[in-house]
Amino acid sequence: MGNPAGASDDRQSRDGLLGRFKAAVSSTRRHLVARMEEVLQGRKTIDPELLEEIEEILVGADVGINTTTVVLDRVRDRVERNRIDDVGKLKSCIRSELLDILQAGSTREEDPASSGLQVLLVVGVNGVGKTTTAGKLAGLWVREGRKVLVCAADTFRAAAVEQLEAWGKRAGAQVIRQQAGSDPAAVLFDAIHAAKARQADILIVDTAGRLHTKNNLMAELEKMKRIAAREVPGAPQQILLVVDATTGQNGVVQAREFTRSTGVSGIVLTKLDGTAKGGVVIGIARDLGIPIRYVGVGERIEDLVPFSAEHFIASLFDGET
Ligand SMILES: Nc1nc2c(ncn2[C@@H]2O[C@H](COP(=O)(O)OP(=O)(O)OP(=O)(O)O)[C@@H](O)[C@H]2O)c(=O)[nH]1
Ligand SMILES: [Mg+2]
Repeated sequence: MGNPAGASDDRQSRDGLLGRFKAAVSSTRRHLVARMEEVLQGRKTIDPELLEEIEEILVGADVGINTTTVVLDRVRDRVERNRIDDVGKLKSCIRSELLDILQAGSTREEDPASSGLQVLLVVGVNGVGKTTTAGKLAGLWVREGRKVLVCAADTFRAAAVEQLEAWGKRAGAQVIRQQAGSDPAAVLFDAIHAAKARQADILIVDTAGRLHTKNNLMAELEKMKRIAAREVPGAPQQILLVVDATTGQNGVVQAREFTRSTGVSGIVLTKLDGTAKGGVVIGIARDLGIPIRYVGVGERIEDLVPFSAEHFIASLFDGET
């Protein structure tokens, strides 16, 4: 955005993103598409048994039972309506239904606008990758030329602040902190004032891990939201829920509960690399109707990529196994 990229740079970065998606979903691809190809191979007719086998494969790759049922219903319908009897066409039919579902459930919103202070809360249960994501996001936006501040609102876990400070250094963004045990809302208040004084564009707020069932922790989150709204009209403009892809369907359940108890504007799905449960992306998009904004594809600062339904499906279906 801040980078005046020419057409070839654009192409390069697109190829780069697609390549990184492909690498990240290679395990899921083996588990899902490669198995589907195995089942399709040597079959001459599309019969109910074949469709059942496909159904099992989708469920096995954590697409989720509800979403799989919808996909298969639509595929059956299309097979009947268009009198598809060529097994080869079945794969592209499944591919396009998966893409449809993903696009319908996960339309991309704009990134934070560049005028006025944007406050972004990073929330989720313990250990899903919130701090890492906060650091990666800071790196991403600093690279785009934005002025980014990071707020250490996880005052609960020992060493959380130091971990975030290490990320701040890597990203080139200052971290606003107080001592351990401080009220997270007070740290946020300070950070907002620092961000205003320094005319920052974005304030990324790393929060402590919490379960939606812990009322006191959810109340703490509400307090942070109130403070943000009082200090900056319209803030927090974004609440990103971080979900760990390796937890598969449990992650979907968690995300559903979390979105019920607090407003969530977008999902970051982490640890997509090295999990065969990447089908969870499709289930989340359909189940929650909240856009997947980014996916984590590794532990390095640059291992966060903007989510694209087309890239995801192309990586699954076109990548090498
Ligand atoms: N492979 C991989 N590892 C990741 C990714 N994102 C985070 N991690 C790792 O997940 C672990 C937990 O990450 P944190 O960022 O500390 O998670 P957190 O949600 O802040 O944890 P708490 O603050 O304790 O709730 C770390 O070892 C990270 O390196 C990712 O996209 N891919
Ligand atoms: Mg953390």
